[in-house]
Amino acid sequence: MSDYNVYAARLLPRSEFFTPGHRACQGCGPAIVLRQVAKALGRNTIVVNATGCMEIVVSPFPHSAWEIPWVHTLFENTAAVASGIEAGIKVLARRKRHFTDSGKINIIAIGGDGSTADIGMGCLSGALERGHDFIYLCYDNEAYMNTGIQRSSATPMGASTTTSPAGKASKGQFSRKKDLGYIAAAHHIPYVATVTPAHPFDLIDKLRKAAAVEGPAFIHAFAPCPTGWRCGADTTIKLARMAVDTGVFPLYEVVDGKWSLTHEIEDFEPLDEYLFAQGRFRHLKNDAEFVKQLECDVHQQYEEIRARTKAGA
Ligand SMILES: Cc1ncc(C[n+]2csc(CCOP(=O)(O)OP(=O)(O)O)c2C)c(N)n1
Ligand code: SF4
Repeated sequence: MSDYNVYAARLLPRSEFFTPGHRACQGCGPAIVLRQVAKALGRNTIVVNATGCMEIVVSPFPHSAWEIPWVHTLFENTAAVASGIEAGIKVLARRKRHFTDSGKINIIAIGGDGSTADIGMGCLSGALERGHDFIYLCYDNEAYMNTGIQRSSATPMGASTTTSPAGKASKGQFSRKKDLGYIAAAHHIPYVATVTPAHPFDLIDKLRKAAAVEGPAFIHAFAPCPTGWRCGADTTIKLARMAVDTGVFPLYEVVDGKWSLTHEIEDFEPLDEYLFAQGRFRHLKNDAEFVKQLECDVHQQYEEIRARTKAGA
């Protein structure tokens, strides 16, 4: 973190637009992310929310935890709905109708990793390619949590889920985690960044930059899920911090194609401490060789990003 390494409550906006009383589990990482995102973006924001935990927990009719306009969408069309809202606002502004005095309206599309990396990917790619001025935020809890912890293409290798169960024949998830930041950056959009709820000032800083750019911005938010990760509700922030310090989830930014690490790691924390703080990896406790291989993969991925940063790519 470059500018926001001083933690002081008074630096945070006091207003809340994602309010208490929603039905997320205790310690829900995605809910903490959304609370911080709402603080960063403020009242002048329209939320477009795909199906998933964060849609379900806020929308038991007639209640909503959002204090700002909120639209529920399918997995498939979330980015398209956000694109349509952006286009509509442009037309109204051109005709000098509504909105014109309110300053910039932030449009944020929100989806889980299943929604983003799998089912909604085509639509997201189209919206990024067309250059709509909106933010897409993926809260990545590394599985389809809302329907019972099924693997997604963003589930990390070795994690046990209900559709990649660990057992005699399997070590859990068999493939490497799909790299959403790389995919978004490959669309040559103005802004891509990774965030976690354990780095709130970095998150707020990045969300504000994402809102300020003209054109699409993609934010990949790491979001521990105590229910699906089989960990304590009080470990969410600790795990998010460990994910960064082990190199599992590098914090970086890609501004107009230029990569930079926003929290550089010199000495990685050991991966096993991060893994074994979660029940979804407990079957790997007697498999030191596989854990070593996972750790090598994590470091290799980190060095790839460091190389891009140095090359000014
Ligand atoms: C096309 C489609 N397939 C399946 C479902 C059922 N469904 C509802 S929520 C959900 C899980 C969503 O997973 P993710 O996007 O990762 O969000 P999370 O539940 O983890 O918040 C699924 C599969 C659906 N609503 N639409
Ligand atoms: S299952 Fe996970 S993501 Fe869903 S509400 Fe509970 S803690 Fe949050």
